Amino acid sequence: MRFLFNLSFLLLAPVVLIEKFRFDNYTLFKVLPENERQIEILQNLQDNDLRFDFWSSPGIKAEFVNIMSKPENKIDLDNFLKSNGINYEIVMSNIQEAIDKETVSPYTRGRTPSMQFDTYYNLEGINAWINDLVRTYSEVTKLVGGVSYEGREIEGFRISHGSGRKIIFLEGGLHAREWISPATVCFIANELLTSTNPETRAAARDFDWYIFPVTNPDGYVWSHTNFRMWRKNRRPIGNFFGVDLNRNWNSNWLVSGASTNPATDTYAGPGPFSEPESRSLSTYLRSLGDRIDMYLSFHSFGELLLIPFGNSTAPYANYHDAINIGRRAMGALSVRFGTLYRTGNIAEAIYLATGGSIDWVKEDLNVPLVYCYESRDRGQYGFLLPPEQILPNSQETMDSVLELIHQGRRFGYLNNSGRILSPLLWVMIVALAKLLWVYKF
Ligand code: 0X9
Ligand code: ZN
Repeated sequence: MRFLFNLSFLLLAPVVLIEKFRFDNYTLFKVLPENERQIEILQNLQDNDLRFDFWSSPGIKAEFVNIMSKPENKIDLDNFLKSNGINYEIVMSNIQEAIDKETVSPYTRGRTPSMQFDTYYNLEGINAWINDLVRTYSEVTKLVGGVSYEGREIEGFRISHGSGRKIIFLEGGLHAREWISPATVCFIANELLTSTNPETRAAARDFDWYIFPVTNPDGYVWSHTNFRMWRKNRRPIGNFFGVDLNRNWNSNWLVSGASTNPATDTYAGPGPFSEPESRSLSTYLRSLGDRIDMYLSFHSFGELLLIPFGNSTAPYANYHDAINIGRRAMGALSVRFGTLYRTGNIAEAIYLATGGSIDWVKEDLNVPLVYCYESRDRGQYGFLLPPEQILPNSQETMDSVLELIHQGRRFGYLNNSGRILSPLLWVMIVALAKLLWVYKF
């Protein structure tokens, strides 16, 4: 009998485990610190009171900080902010409502890829779409960029119109809850494959595009099935779960803006590259050698374009070029809907944060142009960007990616894609033709 009871518990357990966490009456605060003292107070709160989920960190340059509170702690946060004279707005009083408004569509497999770009998809949907792309377009090849703790492949694909081209690498979904990131990356890929705009066609033809919409697959799945606000990967660490995959790369690991406490969202892991996702993806990136000309990492939110490094505001080798190219691209981004991104080095634009992917890509692989997008919005919905903003966000981002290429070329980057081999090839063909003519074969 006792045995049977234990067995029935086991049968019920999976049902209990996959029950989705609800955020009924959770509140989102948008806090507007006015001076360094207030920022310090908020930093202390973030470090010492784990009751609150900071959706963004109070950095020296942060214009606002979003904090999510459980219903039972709302009064405490209200009082804390008021007593410290810190201004804030309540932007959502029932976070579950915003979650319910996010549409997650089932993906319908078929002879032609059928992803819609005004809705979100889960990992299964995105990977099914990738398979449809591979079957439909001869220029698309499936790629595996690494593996996750739970044994999933980091699936991606290459769009290539010939050999010898330089690479533009798109990294999406390193942070699980930032759903707009995979959605935007998929949109960009779709444009490269289907658009008739000559500039887009040229961009698609001139580069090898390596595209990975979801680089943290376990976390992404968890954010869909169990806990919408999940950020890290899903490796168990003692009594806790997950390492922040944007603090785990071997570049100034644990130097700033990262935590040694596995209970926190910025836990950097027990060591640099301790996580299968960051370790395998970095090995994969290294295997591409010096072919990567531009690396774009997609996060949300805040409407920022960030460049390395996260520990220092000191300008590195091509810092000024990177900023200039970035600013112009953000000009192009603003044209369609008036969305104004700020461009800056991570440390100067937001907060100190080391161990991130773009710092490693810049420092270790020496990739000339490296950017991190922090997509829409500015803390109204944060990670819960409503479906009606998915397409506009993706379109304006695509506008800016084309401008990054255009301006990058004007500044002397991204110029030899697919063009190193062709002149050489022509010289060889002409030489061969002459030989054939001389010897009258
Ligand atoms: O803190 C982060 O990892 C990023 N912001 S987010 O809100 N999406 O979590 C900023 C990343 C900046 N890049 C690096 N630190 N390399
Ligand atoms: Zn992020």
